[in-house]
Amino acid sequence: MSKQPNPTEQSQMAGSDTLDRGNSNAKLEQLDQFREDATGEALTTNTGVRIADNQNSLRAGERGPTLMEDFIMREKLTHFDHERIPERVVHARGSAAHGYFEVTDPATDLTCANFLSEAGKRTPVFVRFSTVQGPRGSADTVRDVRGFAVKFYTEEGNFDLVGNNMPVFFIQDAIKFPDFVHAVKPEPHNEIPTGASAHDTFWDFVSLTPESAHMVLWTMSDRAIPIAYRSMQGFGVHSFRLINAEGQSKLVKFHWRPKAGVCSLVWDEAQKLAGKDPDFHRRGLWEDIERGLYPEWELGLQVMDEEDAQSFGFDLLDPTKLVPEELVPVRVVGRMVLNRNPDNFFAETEQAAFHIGHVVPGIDFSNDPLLQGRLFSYTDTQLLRLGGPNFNEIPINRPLCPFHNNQRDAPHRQQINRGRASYEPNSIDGNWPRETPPAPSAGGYASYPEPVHGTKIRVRSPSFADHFSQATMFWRSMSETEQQHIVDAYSFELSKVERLYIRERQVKEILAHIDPLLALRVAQNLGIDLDSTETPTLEGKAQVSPALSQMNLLPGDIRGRRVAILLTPGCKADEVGSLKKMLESAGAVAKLLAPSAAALKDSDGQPMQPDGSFATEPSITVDAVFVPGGEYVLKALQDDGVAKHYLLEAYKHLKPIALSGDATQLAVMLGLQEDDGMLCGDAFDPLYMRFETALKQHRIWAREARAKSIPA
Ligand code: HDE
Repeated sequence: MSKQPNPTEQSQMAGSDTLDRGNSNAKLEQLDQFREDATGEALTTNTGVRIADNQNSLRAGERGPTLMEDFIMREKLTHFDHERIPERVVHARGSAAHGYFEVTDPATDLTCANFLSEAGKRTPVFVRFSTVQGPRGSADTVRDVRGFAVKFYTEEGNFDLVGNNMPVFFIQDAIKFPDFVHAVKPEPHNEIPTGASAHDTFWDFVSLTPESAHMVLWTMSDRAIPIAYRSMQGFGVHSFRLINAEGQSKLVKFHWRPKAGVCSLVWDEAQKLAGKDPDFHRRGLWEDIERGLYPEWELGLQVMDEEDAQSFGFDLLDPTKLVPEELVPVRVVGRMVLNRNPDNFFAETEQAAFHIGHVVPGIDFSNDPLLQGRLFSYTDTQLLRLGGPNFNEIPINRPLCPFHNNQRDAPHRQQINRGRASYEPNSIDGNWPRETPPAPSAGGYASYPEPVHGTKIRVRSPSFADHFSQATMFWRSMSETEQQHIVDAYSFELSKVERLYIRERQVKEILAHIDPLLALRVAQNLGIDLDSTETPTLEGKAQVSPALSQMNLLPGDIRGRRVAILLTPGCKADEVGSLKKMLESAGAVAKLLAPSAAALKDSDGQPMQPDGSFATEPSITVDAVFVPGGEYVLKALQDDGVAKHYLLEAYKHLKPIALSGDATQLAVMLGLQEDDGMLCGDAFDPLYMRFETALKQHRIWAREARAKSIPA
């Protein structure tokens, strides 16, 4: 029998696993008072009565019926029956972490928001990443937009920046959101497909809704299959408003720029991961934080004058448009580091209530009609999900600063409000709590006094009418490789659409207006006849924004990259040791993998314990593969189908592969042609240098055409 940990060991394990995560901050300290640790404690009911028997219900005789009187069982089952709350109607699948935001360049010229006021000032944050379409238990790696929601616990109240990993959106007006979501969600008759947009109702809606063209193009790009949360950009999408101490206002777009660069999966990998590791992104975030490889982003601002709202050739209030960085550069004001995992998924991640209307003095809204609608929807959804208006009292949602008002009662009220007057004005309690004069003088929230007048109408502004120019710009800003992936994605998705007229409409009515060549390439894959006279020409639409291509957004280092080291009996101990050391000193993760989970003997005859096996950590979960030399490496791998598939698949997915010493013979055996990332060598040091260079590029795109013939 295996050895069970004794109570002291157990308590130490519990301590290291759940309690002492380090990296505390003011929010985490506030949460401490709600944390519960049962190690060493008696089992009790919810009213604190110690339980003597948790194995048997109370019954009348050994074989008799259970008694109603069994309050212990009744309480336990009742609580269990009520464990679930409604999942988020969109963005149900997600994962979150704690961390901090630190100002690097104070933005006092732009805003009186206190958390942006001083270099070095830190504000605790809680950040939740999500997919949009799938339910809570769906796979992480599906083709979808990713949510990027940040809650700043500032000294002036919570500020939630509820954004996505793409800078634009599908629709221009909030009234269309339920239509869009109904179209993309699994179809109502059979609830298929889960976590995918490759079905009739989605393409029906978007092919009839030209304003979606730009965003759909983003979702057909590699941005929709990120390799990790740490490798995603984030965007506030809408134009917001910043107000400074003088009361001056500017329009602003928020940007998160990942330190890890922007990298994606390849489509085949994304699909396979959905089965082999549906928690791939969640696991990556968790493990990186546990390892101390803290994900980090810069916060940037694009600042625009209100008078320029329409001078860029599009309307800054239109959420289907982005502001090219070449036109308005991004000013970096701070950085965000995620350095601590939650203790309890439900209490923290699931109960986190983000709301675009949670703003602080110095930050205000624009008239973007999508943003305006969101201001309603987020409170409404929390009322249902979290069961009433006291959701701000749930520990994860509580502000760090005190809050007082005359709102009272409702389900699950935590605060015990003292005093007799819960109205204002009052003379009984000295009229407390009182108003604060507006910011900047004293810190009360003041909306920007924008003059507003108009006729009550339901119309779309003509300045929102151009749906294609920016889609064209995005398409033309892509590298050839990225364009090919976009063509492949449209072809894949539309091939799954049953109704041929919907496929045709998307190609002829939408793609042809983005770029005739894009339409033609997709049309060819679908067997659609595209008469070149039908396709519009795109005079004057040649604008390009290099900042949009993720090929230009690589990090230049290998921090956080995962490298599989394939061990075989007799593998060179010194090589494995140096490799592990060099990778780890560069911030990469070295994973020792063996044919099985059992330890094997290295070249020194010493046991080497693997971190996993080829089967438990398949090639799709790593960024690169290294096979160290060793006397028996060929013998061990040549008859091992799993190992051979490992290398073939890594090669197909354009990953750097290094074969050292005797392992080099595997290249010929498997038909892996040498290139910038398919590396063979006898001397370890130069081989490692070339491997690291290849790893910085992440994928060997030049191999893509050749890799198509690999049967993996
Ligand atoms: Fe959301 N959105 N949304 N959304 N959204 C929700 O709120 C909604 C939009 C975004 O991790 C819901 O608490 C409407 C744009 C994120 O908890 C709901 C409209 C952007 C998250 C809701 C939009 C987003 C949500 C569902 C159109 C990017 C997850 C659960 C007017 C800028 C936050 C919830 C988290 C969640 C409504 C459009 C981002 C129903 C009505 C545009 C990241 O309130």
